[in-house]
Amino acid sequence: NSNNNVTHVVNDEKTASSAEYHRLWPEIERVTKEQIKYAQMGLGNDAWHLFAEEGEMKMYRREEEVNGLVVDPLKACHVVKGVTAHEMCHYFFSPQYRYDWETTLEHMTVVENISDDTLIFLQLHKRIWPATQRDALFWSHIRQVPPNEPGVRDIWIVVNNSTELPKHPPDNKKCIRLFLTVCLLCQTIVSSPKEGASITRDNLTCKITYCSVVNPGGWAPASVLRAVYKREYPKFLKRFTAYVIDQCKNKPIMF
Ligand code: 16C
Repeated sequence: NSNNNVTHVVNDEKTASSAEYHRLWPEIERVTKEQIKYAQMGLGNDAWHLFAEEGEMKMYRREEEVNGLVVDPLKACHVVKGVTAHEMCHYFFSPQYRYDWETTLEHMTVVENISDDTLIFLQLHKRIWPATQRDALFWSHIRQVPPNEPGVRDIWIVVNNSTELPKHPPDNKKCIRLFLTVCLLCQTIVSSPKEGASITRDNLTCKITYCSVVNPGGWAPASVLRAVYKREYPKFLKRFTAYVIDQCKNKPIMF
């Protein structure tokens, strides 16, 4: 793709993202807006059930099945100190850190670089016994979102959504393609430093909302699947947030 990493200039103004010239752009725009709304409505009026809690971290799920396959939606909230929304989203989005925190991975490649803020990933995940191994092909998009409440300095989101590419069709024999829609939405809250002092990491709080729907794409035993995600989602959010805090601690703040 000759448009890779090109900053387009239209009417003498830099456009927000060069991804907007890509065939996937209408879908990326639509799904990202939907995910922002979905994450920001909190638990809404739906019947969410708390299944894991540790400190500030709370994880909720709804039991749902589609054609006999478990597709339980998950919503999680967390609050961490000392990092910004942009930092959280940067480490979640960028491929170079993925193996550091993602423990379900066997292999990951970026198969298309749409723009600085939009990539297509192909991931081979670890096998869950006794099910067939899974892979996932998805676009991933990072963006800043205008803050919508007082006290919130800024908001960033990463959205991951399954897609198709003729170059990378599902194998569906040794490996089944799963389908996912995931978002990580983060808000930065900055407390005022003492008079005359400048902002340090002690002034930062990051509020996190993580939403996920994974369709296993083919048969997998419901009880095994529910047992696996009950263990894996809390493990992921604890490990990932601890990783970002550790990566950022001696670096300048990235707003
Ligand atoms: O959002 C997360 N990670 C992102 C970057 O990798 C991205 C990927 C999401 C993939 C989610 C599905 C992965 C499940 C594959 C199998 C799990 C292997 C477990 C290994 C145990 C030895 O958005 C963080 C994702 C955190 C994943 C939690 C696990 C969720 C399991 C859901 C059930 C999957 C059905 C698999 C059918 C066999």
